[in-house]
Amino acid sequence: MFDDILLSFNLIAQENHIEKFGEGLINRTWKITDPEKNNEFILQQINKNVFKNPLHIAENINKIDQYLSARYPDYLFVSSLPAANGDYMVKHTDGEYYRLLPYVKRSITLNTVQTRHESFEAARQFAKFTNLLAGFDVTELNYTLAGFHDLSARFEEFKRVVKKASPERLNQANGAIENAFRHQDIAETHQAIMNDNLIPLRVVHHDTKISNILFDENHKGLCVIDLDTVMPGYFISDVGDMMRTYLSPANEEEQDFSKISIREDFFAAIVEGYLSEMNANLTENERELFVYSGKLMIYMQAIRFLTDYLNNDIYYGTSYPGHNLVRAQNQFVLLDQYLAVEDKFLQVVFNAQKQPK
Ligand code: GN1
Ligand code: MG
Repeated sequence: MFDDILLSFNLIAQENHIEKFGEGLINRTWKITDPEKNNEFILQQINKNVFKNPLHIAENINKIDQYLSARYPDYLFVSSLPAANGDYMVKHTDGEYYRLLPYVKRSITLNTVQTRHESFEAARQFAKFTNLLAGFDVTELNYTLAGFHDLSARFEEFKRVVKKASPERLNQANGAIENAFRHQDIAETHQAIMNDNLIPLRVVHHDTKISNILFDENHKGLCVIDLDTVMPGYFISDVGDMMRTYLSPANEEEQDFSKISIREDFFAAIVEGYLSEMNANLTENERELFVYSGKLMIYMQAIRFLTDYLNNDIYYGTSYPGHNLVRAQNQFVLLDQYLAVEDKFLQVVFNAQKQPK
């Protein structure tokens, strides 16, 4: 299958080594290496069950690329390479969409956050991206996923799915469902923020897990990657997903929940890293939502995994029965631990604001 796909990007399959790459849950990714020419690329097949219009992704990335390269030529922005026909996203005869990206030499990705420094660096890169695009007209971007981080819509969907799920799954998920209702106030707060238009629409990444940053060998952040969900959104999505994925040494895949914990000093590193780029640009309301953002994203992810479990696992890839339920339970444990230190975190944000820039 690779012969034709690679050929559409002017690459000869026989001359390249092709290996599966990365741990994303949505798209399929391969690394393509030509040992003779010392060329390295990333090939991706877009999950079109998730992204109904893959061309919207390419349009967004191209617009942003043009904006950034005209103003910040030294900024590393990894955008797709044109195919032989000039397109940045190719529809193949198998009906699937593919794109080719340059592989950034000597870059590495991390699957877990081990140091404060890594948290700081990642937060800085995501903030830098949004900050450089502060003058870009966000309404020019497509919504590549409708309602992606709309917690109220996610909560409604969850309730709909509870009504039609199988008795077995409802029974298995009983405790998690109770947790989802117990923390319903998080969804209500989100709705209030949206109703009152409290925070500005920005260009936001929407998937700020650590594996979406390229680092150099010293774990200095190089750039953001995985740009499919770059679209109009809110600061709370990006900061919140960092809280969700950097604070605990064990990630959402961990089945031994005793390994989940909150590293309080990593919270400060995220705040400092983010403010190191976005301080001048953030509004007062946004600053006040730093701590809330973590609750929002942990809760939303718990509900998303739980909804998918009750829906018979149609969205996230799973590798064992009950995988999505375990992920949801994991996220509820994380949420409870986060809530337990909420007051301390409010103090951290308050102190960070007092520091001179
Ligand atoms: C998905 O593809 P990946 O693993 O980077 C998901 C994110 C979730 C994440 C949970 C388009 O991201 O929203 O937070 O899984 N992306 C989409 O691991 O749904
Ligand atoms: Mg990814």
